[in-house]
Amino acid sequence: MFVLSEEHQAIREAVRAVAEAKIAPHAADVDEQARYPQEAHDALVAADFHAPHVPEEYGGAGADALATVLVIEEVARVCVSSSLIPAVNKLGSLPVMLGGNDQLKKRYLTPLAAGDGGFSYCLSEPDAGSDAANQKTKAVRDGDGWRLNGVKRWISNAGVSEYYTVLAQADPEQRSKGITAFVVEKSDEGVSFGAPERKLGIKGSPTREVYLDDVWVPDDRIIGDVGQGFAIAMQTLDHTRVTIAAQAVGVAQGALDYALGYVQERKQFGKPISDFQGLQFMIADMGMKVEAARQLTYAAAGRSERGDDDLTFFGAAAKAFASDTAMQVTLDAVQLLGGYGFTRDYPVERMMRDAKITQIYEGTNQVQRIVMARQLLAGIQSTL
Ligand code: COS
Repeated sequence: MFVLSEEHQAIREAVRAVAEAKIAPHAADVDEQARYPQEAHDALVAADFHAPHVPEEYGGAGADALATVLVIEEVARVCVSSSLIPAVNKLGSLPVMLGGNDQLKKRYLTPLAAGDGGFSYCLSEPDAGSDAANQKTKAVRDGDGWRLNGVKRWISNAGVSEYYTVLAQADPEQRSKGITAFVVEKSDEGVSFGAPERKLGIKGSPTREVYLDDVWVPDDRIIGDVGQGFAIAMQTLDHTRVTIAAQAVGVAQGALDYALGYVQERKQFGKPISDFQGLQFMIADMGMKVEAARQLTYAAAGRSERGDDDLTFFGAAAKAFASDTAMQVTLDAVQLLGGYGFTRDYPVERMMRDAKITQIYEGTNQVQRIVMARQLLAGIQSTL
């Protein structure tokens, strides 16, 4: 009980081997140059870890939600920017998996699984951040399809991805019930991208605006039905908030591992600083919090896989708890390294900067608390 299966343990070991050999050596340079982690991309595609959640019937690895969490956690342990590759591919394509028909799934999941094109998720807009239903991007009927016009903001891997799930308002009077999800391709006429944002962290993952200028999308690229887009977008986030929790657990573990090695080597007052009880208490708290965050994240992954009624609560809880943990643990790792922790010669300051986004994206931790409170007040009980 409460242990990973042998298969899941084997996946963790396999991902860790790839991450340490092929991804970790480039993490500092990727951050320093704010460049796309091409080495990680190539290694993840070669090992079939770039979009592990895609079912086998579409040529994917068929990883369950927990296995996908393990992939993302282990990559984030060495490089959070690189962990956005499997995470964003799941976020972008999950609407198709949840709401698309067989034809749409085959058409878009197959190239994703083959490594022939990533998938981004276009929900946020300049005026639709936490208030995601306030979509200003318009979808207007035109022949056998729809004309899309609008601006999407904060889109991870924009410009790199070939495919985009785009939420747009098809019937403004209906508010959330008018929102519709479409698959847009990078090569569609009228699609363009803004300049890369200059960010505090996850500098290797390009974040850009996506401009939709009279983009025509045929009916067969609607995900689900007209008006179902908001529900599909929210269901998607229920599942993928668990993957953000996985990033958070991974980066926290990476910072803890580095700090553990450092405090046993660094000597002050004639002995390793790990001999001092004040630091031992810090280390103990870090380890305790990382493990609690991990357990909650894996419990949420189980709910994601089964589609349990309490997934909405668990996804929000895991994301909020694990990201707050990652922020605290990475800050403490910088503290344990003292002046060295404050320099770019050591990885913990990068980890601290990268951890911050996990408290913000896929819904701020304030929004997670709204989501959790609503679930509790609605009487949704834990399935355990
Ligand atoms: N699953 C299925 N349907 C859902 C849902 C979910 N998890 N959450 C909401 N819906 C449905 C609701 O049931 C409601 O439909 P009904 O009117 O038929 O009941 C509809 O969607 C509107 O929901 P609600 O009234 O709760 O919407 P709000 O405008 O109050 O927004 C929050 C709710 C704030 C929780 C939502 O906008 C949100 O999650 N915001 C953050 C968005 C985010 O994470 N952005 C990051 C972008 S990705 S990097």
